[in-house]
Amino acid sequence: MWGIIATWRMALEGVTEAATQLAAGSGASASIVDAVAAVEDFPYYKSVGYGGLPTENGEVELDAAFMDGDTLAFGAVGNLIDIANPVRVAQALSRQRYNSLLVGQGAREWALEQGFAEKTMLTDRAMQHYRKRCRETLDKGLSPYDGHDTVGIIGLDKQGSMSVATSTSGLFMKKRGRIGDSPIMGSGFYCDSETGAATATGVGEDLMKGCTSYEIVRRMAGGMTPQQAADSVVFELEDKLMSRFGRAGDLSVVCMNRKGEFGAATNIKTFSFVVATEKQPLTVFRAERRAEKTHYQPVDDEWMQAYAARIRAPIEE
Ligand code: SD4
Repeated sequence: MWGIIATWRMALEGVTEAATQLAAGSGASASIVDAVAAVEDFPYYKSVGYGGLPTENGEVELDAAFMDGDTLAFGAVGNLIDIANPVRVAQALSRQRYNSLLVGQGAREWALEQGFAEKTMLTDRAMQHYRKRCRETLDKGLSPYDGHDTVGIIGLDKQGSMSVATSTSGLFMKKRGRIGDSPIMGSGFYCDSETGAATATGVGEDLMKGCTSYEIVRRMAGGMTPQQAADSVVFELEDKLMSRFGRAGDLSVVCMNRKGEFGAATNIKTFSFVVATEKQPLTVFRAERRAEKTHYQPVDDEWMQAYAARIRAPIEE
């Protein structure tokens, strides 16, 4: 059995390629890291990699992670500035015995030492978004924290190995130095080839309060299906946050177990994800919450066209 599942429609192109590789017998780690790197490289995805939205200071600080479910080795970077593919730096760190999580200047120096390419990650388009948001925030009192989307991809290969990787520019207009859940093991991602893997997207500050990805994997290990684990973790966390913290941000997850069965859960109106397994042809699903359950269905052509138009639409400044 092989399988791959990813957060958001933006992963489709990378997942398409990775699914072909996995079906042909490639290893999970290389396949998913390439898929995440494809999302990082695409300039129109404004929440990941090149073209990602900047901090409130106007700098692009990127977070990424990789975890190998066979060895539990992980690597992660936070607030990485102007290095082409943060996910590849994270994967390289996972091969080190120490220094698994590096941030800021230290992460950048290490990446450069290892020969990773420098690249100016701030694009004109991202700057246009930034200027527009600065103005809107002043004019209309909008929350600067709307707007995000992390790519998280889980892979299962024919040898039974699993891995997971994430990459994000984090929340738009975040403070310099802010790190969300995406590079934090157990919250933004977790993977154990003996059980399965999970990855999260949404408001990192809230996802971290539930150690969300680890908790999903733990529940799968306890016998839950991936869908039961995903729904129960997301909705219990939301209820807990509402009653104890007074509010709950966006929480969305995908997961897969070692048999290639998958699950997705969300507390928002539309959360898209992409999945392909030996049994499930490559599909983009649109998930929505109904009561304490997540329902999903394949998106239609109209949805795909609207998406394509939206991501390329001119930004009215
Ligand atoms: C963060 N979880 O930095 C990320 C942002 C995100 O969908 O996933 N947005 O908090």
